Amino acid sequence: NNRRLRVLVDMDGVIADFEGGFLKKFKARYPNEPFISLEHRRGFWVSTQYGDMRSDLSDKAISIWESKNFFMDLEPLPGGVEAVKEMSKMENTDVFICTSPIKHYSYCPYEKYAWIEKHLGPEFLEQIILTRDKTIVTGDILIDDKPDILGVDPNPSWEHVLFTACHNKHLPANPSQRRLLSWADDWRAVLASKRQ
Ligand code: DGP
Repeated sequence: NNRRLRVLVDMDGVIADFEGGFLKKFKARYPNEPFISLEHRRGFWVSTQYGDMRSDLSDKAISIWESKNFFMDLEPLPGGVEAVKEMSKMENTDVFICTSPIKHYSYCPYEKYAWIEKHLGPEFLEQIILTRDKTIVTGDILIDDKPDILGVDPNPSWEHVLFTACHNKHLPANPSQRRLLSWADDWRAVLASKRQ
């Protein structure tokens, strides 16, 4: 039924606080190492910015999100869980959580499922898309904090709405890319604009 609206919602940086969770655990595990406050984060890849500060800090950063319970322990971002639940109850609306697991697969995929069950409810286990390539997923909207979402399909079906995060808030205004500043922003209007 093509009259239904399909919304793809990213997980880390959109409904789960990856950046906050990372910084907290990095400081706890490496209390004597320098760190990058959220205010000073630039660029999507945390390990790149840490590696630019000092080359060995890239592997130390990676060790944090490769650890057991990193993804499970992420706090929900303000309003995200409520917004996803609300949009999933809207008429003619299908919501999927579309998230790229890290390649160190020991914990991340399992913990993403467990996080969604805990915070969104077991019914959302039907709505999970784990993929490293979001361009092959069809949808009307993809709400994601990564500025450049690339993959094998050069022309994805969705409109990417950039969700503001500490690492992307300083990027120059891009008139061809809509933004949601937070879940307090008017996401309902963004959805409404995609319905005919
Ligand atoms: P997504 O938000 O769905 O595009 O997933 C991206 C994942 O990558 C998410 O779990 C955050 C994580 N991530 C952030 N910075 C880095 C990094 O520097 N290296 C790796 N491998 N993953 C990172």
